Amino acid sequence: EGVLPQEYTALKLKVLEWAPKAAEALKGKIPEDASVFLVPATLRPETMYGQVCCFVGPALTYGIFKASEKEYFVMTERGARNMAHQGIFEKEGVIEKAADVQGSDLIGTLVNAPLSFHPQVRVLPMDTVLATKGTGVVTSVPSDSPDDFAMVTELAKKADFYGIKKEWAELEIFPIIQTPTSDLLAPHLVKKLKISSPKDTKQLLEAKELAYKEGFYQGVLKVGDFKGEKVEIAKPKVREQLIKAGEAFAYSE
Ligand code: A2H
Repeated sequence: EGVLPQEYTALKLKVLEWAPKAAEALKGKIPEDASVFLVPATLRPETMYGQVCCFVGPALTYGIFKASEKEYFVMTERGARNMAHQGIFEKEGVIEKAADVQGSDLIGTLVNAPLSFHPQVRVLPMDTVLATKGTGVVTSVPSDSPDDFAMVTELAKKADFYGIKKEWAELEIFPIIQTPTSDLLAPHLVKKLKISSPKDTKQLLEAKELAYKEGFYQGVLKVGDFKGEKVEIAKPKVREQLIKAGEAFAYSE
């Protein structure tokens, strides 16, 4: 881990309908009047208009942690331990876990994605989600993240293999950010670098670096309240807007 803290935005994706196995695992463990949220950590809050799904690691174990009487968060135990000391939970320093749930059992859960052109998206599997970073939950923006584009492409191609419905991985990918090269930078780079699957690790790393630099320093938002503004300028504004609306919070590690 680096020396400087990484400042993430943790987004609140409210669970609208549990996948059957998750519903079974959680039966009677969460108060009926409470809301549960998946809380992906992102470095690109200005891209949230383009969310098409939310990734979890199928082999990871997640906890459902009590943030307050009315709100519970789904994430890794490690993420919860960090959050407990950042004024995010109602009881500072206290971790209350209501239940455990396997990542694979969350697949298919329907969540609300704040700001997205697709207000309702599904939880889908991604094997490369790290347990050692963020919350272990990753919201997917294939327009601007090469990793996300490679994974949704793979999921749509092999829906049966992954045990999902094909249409869950086929939501339209809208242009969010204009750069000198493209307004769909991640798909453009994936094609250009001939990336054919999420296993093309080396090319994906290169694509990720290119996309991040060009998107951040030369990108202009095409959508939303800060349309026409440079990404550098708009990023903190979108973040503040999400936080003010109660749809996100600051998280660092
Ligand atoms: B980013 P850094 Cl549009 N495992 O959000 C794997 N990846 C994770 C993760 C985990 N446990 N937790 C967060 N991430 C992803 C948006 C995005 C991101 C875009 C473009 C690039 C990008 C939508 N996905 O990240 O190692 C999250 O994906 C490229 C760096 O802390 C998070 O931001 O620098 C980013 O990695 C954090 O990575």
